[in-house]
Amino acid sequence: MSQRIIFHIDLDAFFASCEVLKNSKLAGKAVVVGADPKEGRGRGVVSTASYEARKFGVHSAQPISIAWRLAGGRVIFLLPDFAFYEKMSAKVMKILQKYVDAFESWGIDEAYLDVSEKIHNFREAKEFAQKIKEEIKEKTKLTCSIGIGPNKLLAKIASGYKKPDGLVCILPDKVLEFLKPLSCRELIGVGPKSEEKLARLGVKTISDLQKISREKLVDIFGKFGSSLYDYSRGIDESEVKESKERKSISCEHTFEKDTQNPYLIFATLNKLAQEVFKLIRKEKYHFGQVAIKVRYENFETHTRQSVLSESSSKFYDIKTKVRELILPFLKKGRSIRLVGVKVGRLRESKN
Ligand code: TTP
Ligand code: MG
Repeated sequence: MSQRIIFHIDLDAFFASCEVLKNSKLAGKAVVVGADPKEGRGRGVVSTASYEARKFGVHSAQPISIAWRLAGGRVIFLLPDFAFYEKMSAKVMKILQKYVDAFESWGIDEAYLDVSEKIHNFREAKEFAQKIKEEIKEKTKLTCSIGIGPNKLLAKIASGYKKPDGLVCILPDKVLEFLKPLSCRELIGVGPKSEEKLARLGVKTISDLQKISREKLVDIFGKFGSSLYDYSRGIDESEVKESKERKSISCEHTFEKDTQNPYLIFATLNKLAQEVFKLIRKEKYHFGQVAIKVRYENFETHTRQSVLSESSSKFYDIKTKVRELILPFLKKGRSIRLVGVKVGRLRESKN
């Protein structure tokens, strides 16, 4: 196979940067987007923080109460405005799409591009990436970080290497050297649990991981172990898959107090269904799947989904499916901390 050139593009502090676009007075300020902190009593999480706010130790997925403790009074807390973020995401994706040999959007603020047909070497690739950054900046006023590498794994690592506003290229002959000092957490699929298992083997850096045999990794991680062995050497053959649309849209809500009250749970799910529906209608999507998420007070989390016999664009279908799906969870007499609604199998409607 000839040398591939892959880009990974990731917008910087995306939700927070969008808020700055809506209100220029926030530029350069410490901004946290997420649940209402309620002066430290809030129960949701941080969606993201501007780089100025990250200096206080605030980060994505952190309980908002902790963010308040770390930075209350010093940062501006804002509730998310998903419809606006979706709009900005679509603008960026449209810019990226026109450059494609293959384009794969990945979540709301990330995409992979395969530019191998168009670009012939890594020097040209860097110039091209710079051009893309400038066009995104000019058309949306957002900054992004771009990683360039011979595959998706390395492009993704490179885009995260010098955030924000970064542009990093990992050349094929520098791959092993580049990977060695990095934490295994940089590798796709390595979360806190895998990290812990690796730590038990005495493995922290990718250099440590390179010393473990494929057999041993398969023993511990199953099929993923074999991928890990390859990843530690910078090997990843996965293709950039064409995906012109978001695959799902979701919203969730953490209750102020854990609850068993079916009326409150239904009302909240209904509101979330309406929020999701607003986005669907705006983008003129049809959906083929409805799902819910339930988190109990002890953080045990379940998802349930239902595939529609025929794709739909009606609010009624989201609402009735959500009601059906939640019922078994209400019978258990356990308190619920969070609920979420997701619609998936999205496709654009023809008309
Ligand atoms: P990320 O790209 O992970 O984060 P980011 O764009 O805010 O910051 P970075 O500069 O490091 O890329 O996620 C994109 C958006 O997705 C983020 O702005 C908010 C949302 N998000 C959550 O709501 N919860 C999360 O736990 C994470 C990681 C992201
Ligand atoms: Mg981002």
